[in-house]
Amino acid sequence: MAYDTDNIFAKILRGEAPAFTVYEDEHSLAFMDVMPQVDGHTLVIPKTPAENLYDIDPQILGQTMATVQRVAEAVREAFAVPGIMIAQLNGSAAGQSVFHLHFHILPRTEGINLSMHAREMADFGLLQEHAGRIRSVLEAS
Ligand code: DGP
Repeated sequence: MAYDTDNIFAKILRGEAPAFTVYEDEHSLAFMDVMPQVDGHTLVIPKTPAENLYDIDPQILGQTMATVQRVAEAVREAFAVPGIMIAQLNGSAAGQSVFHLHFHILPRTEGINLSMHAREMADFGLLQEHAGRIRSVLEAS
């Protein structure tokens, strides 16, 4: 399938749709998932148009993973959680719903289950507060 330039993450990258951004560099962008499965659920995307894991240049993938590592550490600290889960879905059969490659950063704590995937929109004030918490950790590092 050809990359759809009208997917929501492409629009966020072009500044045509809003996002609660926590980190940005030349190659990647990190922002809050608007339908979080847990508090602190953050997404990291490459700036390069790529639908999934198979489509991306390995070097750009490496740069994206460096951002995943950096932001995951900040999320861990910002939410004071013992565990972080990284998820990445390829194809609708795997549950992918936005067709621009992305990595989910999910804070995990024993006894706290994840909410359903991509189901319920979060309160924007809360997302803004969560994004600020993560940004503060990144700015201090
Ligand atoms: P996936 O199913 O792996 O393709 O995950 C897509 C995620 O993107 C899902 O957790 C919900 C989230 N999402 C959908 N639309 C938007 C949006 O407009 N903004 C943000 N920040 N996240 C979105």
